[in-house]
Amino acid sequence: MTIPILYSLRQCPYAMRARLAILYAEQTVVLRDIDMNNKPKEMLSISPKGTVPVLHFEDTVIEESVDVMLWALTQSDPRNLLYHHDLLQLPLMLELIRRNDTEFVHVLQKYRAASRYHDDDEIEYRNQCVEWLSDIEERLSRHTFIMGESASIVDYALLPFIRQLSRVDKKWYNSAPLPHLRSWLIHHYDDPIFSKAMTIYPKWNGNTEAVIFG
Ligand SMILES: N[C@@H](CCC(=O)N[C@@H](CS)C(=O)NCC(=O)O)C(=O)O
Repeated sequence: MTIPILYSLRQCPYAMRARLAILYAEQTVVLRDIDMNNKPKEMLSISPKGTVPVLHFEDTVIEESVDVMLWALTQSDPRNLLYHHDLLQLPLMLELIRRNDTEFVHVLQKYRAASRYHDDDEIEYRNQCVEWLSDIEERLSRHTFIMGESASIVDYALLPFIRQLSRVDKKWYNSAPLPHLRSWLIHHYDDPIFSKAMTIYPKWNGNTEAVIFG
């Protein structure tokens, strides 16, 4: 079988969660880290919407990060990130990820933009981020990971966005009313898989040597 190709971008939170799931699922892909200002025609020809991640198989294309995660984890899930022991959890987990990708990402983007442009609304958007995260903070006060005592797909789907929040204003973040979230993030940073997901590769330009990732 030909190895699927993952079009990716190192700092993109959606691509990051896809890479994390691929690593936790012990899958192998050919990784193409792209230049967003010069998207490769090979990617646009199979996925005209032009977002990353895109996973390209011989006969199919996966264009949404959550679908890449689900593809990987349905191939193999040695850490039980889909909570196979409790099938009722999967719809709840996907709903939480959906809410993250709509509600939380929406306010996070506003907060990041307000901070970048020193907008007066910065604190208001930051407060909205904290408000949204209060449910996650409360969950993490009860157990080590977002869904329970073991990690799940939700932890890795949300992690790249929480990381973004933590980097907007590090001083504020370090004393924000989110102590359990902070410990959770540090715990993930300490995982060698996270460092592996963040490895820097040369940008793919059609001639670069294939990067086997996984
Ligand atoms: N819903 C998509 C969103 C992916 C997305 O928006 N990725 C950003 C990069 S972080 C992107 O490719 N944006 C297109 C662009 O910047 O031209 C997914 O979950 O995969």
